[in-house]
Amino acid sequence: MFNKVLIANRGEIAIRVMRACRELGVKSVAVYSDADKNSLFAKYADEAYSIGESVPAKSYLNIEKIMDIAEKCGADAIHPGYGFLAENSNLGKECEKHGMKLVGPSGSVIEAMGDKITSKKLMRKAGVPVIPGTDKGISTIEEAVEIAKSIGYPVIVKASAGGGGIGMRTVYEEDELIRAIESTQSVAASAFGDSTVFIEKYLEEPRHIEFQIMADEHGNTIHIADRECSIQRRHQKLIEESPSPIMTEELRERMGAAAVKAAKSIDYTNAGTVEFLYSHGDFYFLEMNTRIQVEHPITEIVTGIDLVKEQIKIASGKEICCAQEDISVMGHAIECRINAEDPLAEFAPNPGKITGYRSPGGIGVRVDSGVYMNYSIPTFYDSMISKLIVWGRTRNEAINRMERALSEYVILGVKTTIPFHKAMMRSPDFRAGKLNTHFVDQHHKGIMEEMKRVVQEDKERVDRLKSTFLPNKKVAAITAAVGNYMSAAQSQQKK
Ligand code: MV4
Repeated sequence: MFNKVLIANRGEIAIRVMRACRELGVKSVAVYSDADKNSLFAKYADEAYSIGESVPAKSYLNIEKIMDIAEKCGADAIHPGYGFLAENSNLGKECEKHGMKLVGPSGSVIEAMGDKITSKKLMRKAGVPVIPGTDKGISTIEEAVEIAKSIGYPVIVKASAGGGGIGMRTVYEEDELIRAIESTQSVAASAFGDSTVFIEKYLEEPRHIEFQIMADEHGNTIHIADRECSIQRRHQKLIEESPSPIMTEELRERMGAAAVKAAKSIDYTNAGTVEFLYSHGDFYFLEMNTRIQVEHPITEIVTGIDLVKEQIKIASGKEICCAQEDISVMGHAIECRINAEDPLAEFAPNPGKITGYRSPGGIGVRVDSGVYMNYSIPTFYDSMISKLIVWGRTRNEAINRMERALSEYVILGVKTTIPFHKAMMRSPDFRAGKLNTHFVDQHHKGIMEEMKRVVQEDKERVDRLKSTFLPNKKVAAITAAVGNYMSAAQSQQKK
C-alpha cells in the first residue's frame, strides 16, 4: 500500500478521498489555491501546500506545480478526483515520467474515451450496442444526406471531441442538415480545436442509465450496479438514484455484461463509468467516463463497497475486493446535489458566505460536503455546496426520507437548490419513476409553482431556527426583550 497520496482536487471530493486514505492508513496531502486557504479540505489533510492563484489554470490545472509538490513531499500517488485534471491524459504521462502512480486508468485509455468517434468505434467492434449512425467523421454534405436518409430523421450531429452537451445539434428534416453540420463544426473547432463531427439517430426521450465498473491490474473486471441520472438541467445532473426505477435483475445482468465487455475490450483499469441511453426497451453505449464520478456515493450506499478505497487499493497493485457474484444491491439510494444557485432564477450561481449551517442526520442519511458555518463559497469554482444522499429499503422510503432530510437542512446566507429538490420529491411523475433526460424541462411550470409554495412554507421554519445561529448573548438579549414585551402587554391587558 502507498505511504502518502496527494489529492489534486478541492472541496468535497478532496475530503472524500482523504477519508478513504485515513481508513487505509495512508497519509493525505492537500494542495490548495489562494481562494481555498480557509477550506475544510486543506485543514483535513495530514499535510497541505499552497499551489498558487485562484484561477484553476494557475493552481488545480498546473501539472508541473502539482508534480513538483508530490515529489518534494514524498507522495507515492496522485488522486485527481473528478473535474480539473481527472480526464487529462497529460497528467498520466507526467506521472509515468516521474515514477508517480496515478489513481485512475492509463493515459491512452483516457485519450481514446475522450474522443467520441474513437470510443464508439471501439465499442461497436467489441460487440457493445451503439446508437445507429456513423463512427467516422463526416467529410461531405452529400455523404451526410445519405447517412441521415438511411437512419431516418430525427438525427443528431455531434462533435467527436464534444462533451457536456457542447457541440450537438438535432435535425428533424433534410433542409436543416447542412446548417446543423456547419454550425456544429464551427462550435467544435473553436471549443475543442477539432471540427470532426458525426451523425446518429436522435433518441427523443431517452433515460440516462450508467454502470459503475471497476477493474484491477490482474485482469479482474466487474460492474458495481447501475445509476439513473436522467434528472439534469443543461447537462448538469441534479438528482441521481440507484438502482434505476426501471431496473430488473435481468436488465442489470444484460447491461452490466455490456459494461464489463466495454471495459475489458480496452484493458480498462481502476474505476470507470459506462453511460448508456435507454429507449423503448433498448440500450446503447453513449460515453465512458474515466474517473470517479460525483454521484459515486449512491452506488456505495446500495452495495456497501467503498469505491474510493478500492480505487486506491487497485492503483497500489492489489486485487479487487470482490467477484461479480459477491456484488448485490440492497434497497434504494438517492442523491440530491445542493448547489449555491437560485432555482427560482434559472439556477443562477449564488456564491457568498454561509451564515447559518446545519446538516441533516438520522437513519439512512449521508452528507458529503466541504463547507462549514461562516465559510465563503469562492466564485472561481463550481457551485456545489454538498451532496445529500439517503438510503431506504424501497424507492418510496428513500423519497420520503429525502423529503425529511431536506426539511432538516438549513443553509443561510446563500440561495440553494434545496427548494428544487423539495419540489421534485413531491412530483407525482418523479414518484412514479416516469423519468427521461427532458424531465426538468417538461415539468418546468409545475416545478416552479411547487418551489414557490416550498419557499413560502420554509420562511416560517427558518425564522424559528435562526435563533439557534445567533451567539448566546444575542439570544439572551432577544429572549429578555421578548419577555419584557410580553409582561408589558399582559399588564396592559389587565388594565
Ligand atoms: C444523444 C441524445 C439523444 N440521441 N444522442 C447529451 C450529452 C452528450 N454527451 C450526449 N447527449 C445526448 N446524446 C442521441 N443519439 C440525447 C442526449 C442528451 C442527454 C444525454 C444524457 C443525459 C442528459 C441528456 C440531456 C439532453 C440530451
